[in-house]
Amino acid sequence: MTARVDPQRLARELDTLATFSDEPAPAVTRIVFTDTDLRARAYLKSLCRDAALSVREDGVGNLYARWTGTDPHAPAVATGSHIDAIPHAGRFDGTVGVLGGLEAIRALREAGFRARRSIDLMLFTSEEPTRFGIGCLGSRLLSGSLDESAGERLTGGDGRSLNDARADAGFGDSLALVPLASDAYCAFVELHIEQGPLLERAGVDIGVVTAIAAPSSQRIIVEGEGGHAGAVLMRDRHDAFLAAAEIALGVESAARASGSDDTVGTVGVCEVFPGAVNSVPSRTTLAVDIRDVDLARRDAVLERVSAACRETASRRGVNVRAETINADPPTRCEPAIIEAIEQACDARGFTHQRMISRAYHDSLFMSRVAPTGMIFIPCRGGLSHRPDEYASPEAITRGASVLADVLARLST
Ligand code: HGY
Ligand code: MN
Ligand code: MN
Repeated sequence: MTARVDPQRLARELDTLATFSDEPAPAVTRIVFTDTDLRARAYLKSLCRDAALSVREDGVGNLYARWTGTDPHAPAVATGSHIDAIPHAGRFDGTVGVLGGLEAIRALREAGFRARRSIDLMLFTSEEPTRFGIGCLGSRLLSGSLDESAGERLTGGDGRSLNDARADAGFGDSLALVPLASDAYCAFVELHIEQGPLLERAGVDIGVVTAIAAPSSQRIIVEGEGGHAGAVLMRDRHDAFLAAAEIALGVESAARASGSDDTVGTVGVCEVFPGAVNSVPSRTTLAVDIRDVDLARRDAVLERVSAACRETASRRGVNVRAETINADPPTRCEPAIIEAIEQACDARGFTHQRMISRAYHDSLFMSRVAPTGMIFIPCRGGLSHRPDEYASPEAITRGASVLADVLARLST
C-alpha cells in the first residue's frame, strides 16, 4: 500500500485557510477565539466532515476528528497541530500539521488502508501565547499540565477570563472534562515547519525531531518614580524604563554566557507607563522568553537574570519583581517513532537528519500522555512568525507522505 498525498488539494486548502486572517495577505493574524479563528475552525470542521471523520470538541476548543479503526477500543494514534497565529505571522506555522495530517488520513483511506487503531486528527487550542499569555494552552489542559483553575486565573489582553472567552466562542463544557484518559493514545506525531534554517542549509528533506526545548516565560515588572521629563534632574531619577532596558540587556548576556547555541533569551514585549514623551516612566513591564534543550542550563540563565534584576534594582533605586508564567521541562521524542519516521523516509528516498526543536509545540505536552514524535520540513531561510514564512508544496507533500506512512505503521 502506498499512500499518495494530493498536493493540489493540500495546497488549495492551505491557501483557503490562510484567507481567515485579521490582516491582509501575505501576513496572517489569527488569535484564538476571535471570529476569524472561529471561521477558520468551521472551515476545518467542514473538511473533516467531508472526509467522513467524526468530530468532537472539548471545553477549551481542542478538536478531535476521528477515523475509527477496526478495533475502536484500542488506544488510538493521533496527529495534529494548531491553526492560531501570532500577529503579523505566516501561513504555515501549525497549519501544515493540521491540514497535512488531514491529507495523510485521506491518502491512507484512498489507498485502501484500514487502520486497526483509530486515527485522530487533533487541533490544539491556543498554541500561541498571544491572548492568554501562555503557550500550548489547549495541550497543557488535555495533558493535565494545567488544571481547570486556569479558566478563571488566565485572562486575555481584553481582561476577560478564559472561561468567559471560551463560553463566548461556544465552548461551554467544564474544563475538568478536558484531560485525556491515560490510555487514550498509544502514539502522537506532529508535522511542522522547522522554523529554523538547518534543513534548508543542509539540503535535507525531513527533520526527525529527537527533543523539544524547555521553554520558560516570565513577566518582569519594574517600578520607579515618574515625573516631569523637564523638571526632574537626572541625578534624582529612578527611571523604570532605563532600569528595564538594562535588565533586557541582562537577558541577552545571560543567554550568551551559557556558551551553547541551544540557549536562547528574548524580550518580546516592553510596555512603558505612562508612555508619554515628556514623562519619566514610572513602570515598565517586560515579557521574557528563555529556552534551552538542557534544563539545568536553562535554569542557570533564569538565575543569572534574577541576579541582574536584584543588582539593577538596588543600584537604580527601583522595585523589580518577576512573575513566572511557565517554566516547563524539555521532552525527548519516542525512539520507536523516530525510527518509524526514518524508515518511512528511506522507503520513499527522502533524505533526513535528526535534530532538536528549539520552538516549542503541542508535542511538548502530548509527550506527557503518549509516546510522541515530530516530523520537520524545511522553510525558506528558516523564517517563521513573519509574513514571508514559506514552505514549498514539494516539502509539504513530502512531510505529509512520511506522516501517512508513520500513521499507517503505528495504527496497525
Ligand atoms: O514560540 C514557539 O516556540 C511556538 O512557535 N509558539
Ligand atoms: Mn508559532
Ligand atoms: Mn507552531
